[in-house]
Amino acid sequence: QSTRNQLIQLLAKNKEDYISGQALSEELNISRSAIWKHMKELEKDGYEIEAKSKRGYRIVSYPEKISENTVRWGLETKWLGKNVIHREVTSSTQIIAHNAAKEHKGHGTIVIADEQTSGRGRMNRDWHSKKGDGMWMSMILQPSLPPYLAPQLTLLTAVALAETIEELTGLTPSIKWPNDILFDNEKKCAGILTELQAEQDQIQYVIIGVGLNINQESKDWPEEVQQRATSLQIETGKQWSIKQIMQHFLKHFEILYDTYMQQGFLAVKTKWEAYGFKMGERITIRQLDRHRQAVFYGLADDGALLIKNDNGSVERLYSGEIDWFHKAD
Ligand code: BTX
Repeated sequence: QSTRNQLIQLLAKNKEDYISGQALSEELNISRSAIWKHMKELEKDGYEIEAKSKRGYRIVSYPEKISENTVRWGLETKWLGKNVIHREVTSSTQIIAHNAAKEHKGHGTIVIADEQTSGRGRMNRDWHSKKGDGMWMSMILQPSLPPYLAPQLTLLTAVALAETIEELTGLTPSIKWPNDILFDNEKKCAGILTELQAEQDQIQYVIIGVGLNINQESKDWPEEVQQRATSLQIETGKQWSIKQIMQHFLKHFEILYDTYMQQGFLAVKTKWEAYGFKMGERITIRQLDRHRQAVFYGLADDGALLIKNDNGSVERLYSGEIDWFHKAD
């Protein structure tokens, strides 16, 4: 770990209090003038540092910029995001997270990037993730669950995202089964990609990738994406702090995850249904190349899509998509 990081962590631990140049110099084993030079460098990076004679140094505020340290500062979680891997540019945070998990970087580690050059969606689709425009994050989790329950974690993640958006922006997001976050205009502002490493009856680790569009304008996307994508900036007319949204999301996720692990899926199901897109309405479902219509009842106890067919039969669906453009009559 660099001296610089250690210095930030010592200052962060002290938060409200000053820490003397002498104490820092002893702890880090460098001279007091070297400490002073580091402080000047931190200020250049946007840290606001207060130096008081006889008392020492204190960080007053962190830069808006995303980094391992700035994300951890002010993060109100117990275990999630305590270990942060940050890249300015990377192909996909999913790849970094898989490698980290294989190297036993454990439960709760998060990987974030300012920009992804080949961000991926489900089924090898692209996910546009330009620099500074959104939250591009992968979380490493090691739940002791059988693999068939992993889709419930995806539903849980969608709820945490919806709660975060609602809390911070006052917008009312919906969740389109299983996991797209969209608004009344049916445009999507977030996507979730869950990837699993499992043995027969036990998850080894799961990587949950979350992409949330924050500060994009419509023209930032190619045409085919423009038609179906939106961002918090487009919806609210203002720019948002990615760091703040990230921290709130991690908190919502952790609370929900802990509840789920203790109490099971029911708590998630109820919350998910409160955000459910077209709940109780007729929907068109696409399965491979087949379209069918039915009434969307809600979620089954295991997270499957519960529909009522025209002949009155109730059915659980585990795959398929609620169609976007073929609206129900
Ligand atoms: P998805 O397959 O549901 O959505 C992908 C589709 O959405 C694309 O085919 C395209 O039409 C559209 N699309 C592409 N980019 C965007 C965008 N920025 N906003 C809205 N629509 C878009 C959803 O897949 C899963 C996305 C997960 C992304 C995260 S980011 C962090 C992590 N790293 C990574 O590579 N993927 C995940």
